[in-house]
Amino acid sequence: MVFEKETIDPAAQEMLQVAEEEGRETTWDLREQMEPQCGFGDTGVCCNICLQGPCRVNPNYNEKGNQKGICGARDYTIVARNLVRHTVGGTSSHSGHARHVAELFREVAEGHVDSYEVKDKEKLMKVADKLEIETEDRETNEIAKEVAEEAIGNFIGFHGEELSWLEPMVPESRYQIFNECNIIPTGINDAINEAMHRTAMGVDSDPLNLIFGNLQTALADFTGCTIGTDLSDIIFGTPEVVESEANLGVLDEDAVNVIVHGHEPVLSEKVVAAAKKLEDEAKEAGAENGINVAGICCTGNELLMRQGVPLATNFASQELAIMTGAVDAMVVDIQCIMPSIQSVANCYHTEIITTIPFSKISGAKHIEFNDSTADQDAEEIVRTAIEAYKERPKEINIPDYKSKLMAGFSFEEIENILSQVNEDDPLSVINDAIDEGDIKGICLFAGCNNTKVTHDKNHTEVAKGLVENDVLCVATGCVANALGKAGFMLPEAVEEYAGEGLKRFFSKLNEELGKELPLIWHMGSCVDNSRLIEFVTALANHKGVDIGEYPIVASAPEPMHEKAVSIGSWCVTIGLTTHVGVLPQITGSRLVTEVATKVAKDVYDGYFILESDPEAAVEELVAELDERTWVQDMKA
Ligand code: MSK
Repeated sequence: MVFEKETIDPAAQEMLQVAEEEGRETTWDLREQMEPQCGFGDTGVCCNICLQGPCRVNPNYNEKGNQKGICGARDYTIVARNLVRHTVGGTSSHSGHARHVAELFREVAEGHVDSYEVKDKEKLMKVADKLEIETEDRETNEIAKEVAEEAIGNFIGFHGEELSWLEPMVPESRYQIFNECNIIPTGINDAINEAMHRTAMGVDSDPLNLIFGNLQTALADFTGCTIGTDLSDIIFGTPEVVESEANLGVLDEDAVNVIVHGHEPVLSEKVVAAAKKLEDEAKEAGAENGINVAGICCTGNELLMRQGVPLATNFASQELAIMTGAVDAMVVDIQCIMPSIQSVANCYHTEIITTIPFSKISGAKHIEFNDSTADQDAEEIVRTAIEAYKERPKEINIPDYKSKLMAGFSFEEIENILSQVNEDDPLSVINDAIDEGDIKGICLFAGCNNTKVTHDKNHTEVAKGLVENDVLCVATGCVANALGKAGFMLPEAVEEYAGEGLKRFFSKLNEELGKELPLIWHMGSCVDNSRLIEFVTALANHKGVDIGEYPIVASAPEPMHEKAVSIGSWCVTIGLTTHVGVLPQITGSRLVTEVATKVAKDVYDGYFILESDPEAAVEELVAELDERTWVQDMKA
C-alpha cells in the first residue's frame, strides 16, 4: 500500500497520493527534509538558555567531546532544565486555555455577558461541594461567583496557600505523598514563574531538585486541566453518550464545510450555534445541505463530546483536510495548529481564520473573537465560510472513509451508566470485574501524533494489544480521534478485538443496561485527562487503596506537544505508570532517564516506560497491571 510508512489511515493515504499528484508539500515532506535531526537536541543535551550558547555536551564520558557547557553545566543539569521548560510550555498552554474559561465563567456569574450561561447547575453544585463552598439556601449566581473567584485564585495564588482545586482530586494518601515531597504548588502562575526562574542561567543546577520542580509544575498543569474541564462542563454541559462519525469522509460535498481546530470550546460552541442559525444563507449560496461543522484536534473532541459534532481528523493530517478542496473555512484558536495550513490553503479557496490576538498565522484572515460579542463574531466567521464556498472549485477529493463512533464518557456519565447496573454501589461494577479477573485494569490513552512514527499506527497497535489482554481503555485527545477513526469506539469492536475477560465484562454490562457500549470510551480533550483522574480516584477510594496501588496505567503512543510532557509528568506523580512511544528528549542524561524510568517508582509508584515498539510496550503495561493486582492479592 502506498504511503504506509507515513500513515495507516486510509483517508490520509489517499490524500497523500493527491498531494503527490498535485505537487503539494506536507508535514511528512518537511520531516524528510529535516533528517537527520540533531543528535544533541534529540537527546536533550543542547543548552540554549543563555546567550553564550548553544552548548552541546557529549554525555558519554568515555568519548571525546565537551562534557560541560561553558558555565560548567553537566548533561544532567542541561537535560533536567530542558525537561522543566517543556513542562512549563505544557502548563502554560493548558492553564491559558483554562484561565480563559475561568474568566468567562466569572463574567457569566457576575452577569456581564449574555451569550453564555450556567448550563449545568448540578455540576456547579458538585464543584462547589468539592471546594467546600456553601451551597444551601444560596442563589446559583452567588455560588457561581464564589466558584469563579476560587478558580481565578488558583491561577494567581493564595499568598502561599496550597491550590484548593488539587487536594479534592486525588486520594488523601496521594496528597500526603505530594506534601512529603514538597511539590504542592501555591498557584498555577506561581509554579510557571518559579519553574522559569529556577531554570534560568545560574539558578538550579541540581538535577534531582530540578526534577521535583518539574513535578510541582506538572501538578499545576493538572490543576489547570481540572479547572478547564469543570468550568467548561458548567458552562456548556457535562458530556453524555453521543453517536457520531470520524475521518475525512465526514466532509460534505453539498454543504459549506467549516472546520474548527484548536482547543477551546468557548469559540467553537458559538460557531456550531451560528452554523445552525445561518443554514438558510448557506442554502441560498447553493449549498444544498446547509452548513457542516467538523472538528480537528481537541476542539473537535470538545464538540464531539457535548454536541456529537463529527471529527474530521487528528493532528498530523490537518493539512490533508484542506487538500480535499472541500473545506471552506478552517477556524482556529490555540495550540496544535500547524503554521503550514496557510501555505496549503493558498492553493485552494479555503479561508484560514485565526481568532485569538496572540495566536495569528501570517497570511490568514483574523476575526477577533470576544466573549462579549461571541454570537456576532461567530456569525461573521460562518458568513466568511459561506462567501468562500461560493469560490469553491468544482473538483474536490473527499476520501470515502469514515467510521461511526460513540463518545461522551465523562466521569459523571460513567457513574450514571454504572448506577443503572448497581444503584447503591456503582463503582463496584468496575472493581468487582477487576477482582473477578474479567478486567486486568484500566489504561488511559492520551496524546498526539508525531511524524517520527507512522501516523496512528502506535495508537492502534498498543490499543489492540491492551484490549486483547482484557484492559479497559479510555482515551482523550488525538489518540481518541485515531481510535475513533479505526472503529474501536463502537460496540462491534468488543467482539472483534477484546480478550475473553473483557468480552465477559461488556456482555454482563450490556445485558443489565439493555444497550451496547463501545469497546474504548472517549473521555474528551487534552484537559479532560483530568476526568480519568477523578474516575480512578473514586475507584481507588472505593477499594480503599492509593492510586499507586490501583491497576491503572497510561499510554501516550505518539506524543508530540509540550503538553504531553506535562501530562506524562503528572500522571507519574499521581501514581500511573506511563508509557511513552516516542523517546522524550531526556536520554542524553543517564541520571534523568534512570529517575524517570526507575527511581520514580520508589517515590510515586508510577514511572515512565520509554518504548517505541508497540508490542513490547503492551507487554510492559500488562506486566505492570499484573504486578499491582498481585501486590494487592498478597496484602489481602
Ligand atoms: S490536540 S496536544 S496534538 S493530543 Fe489536544 Fe492532539 Fe496532542 Fe494537540
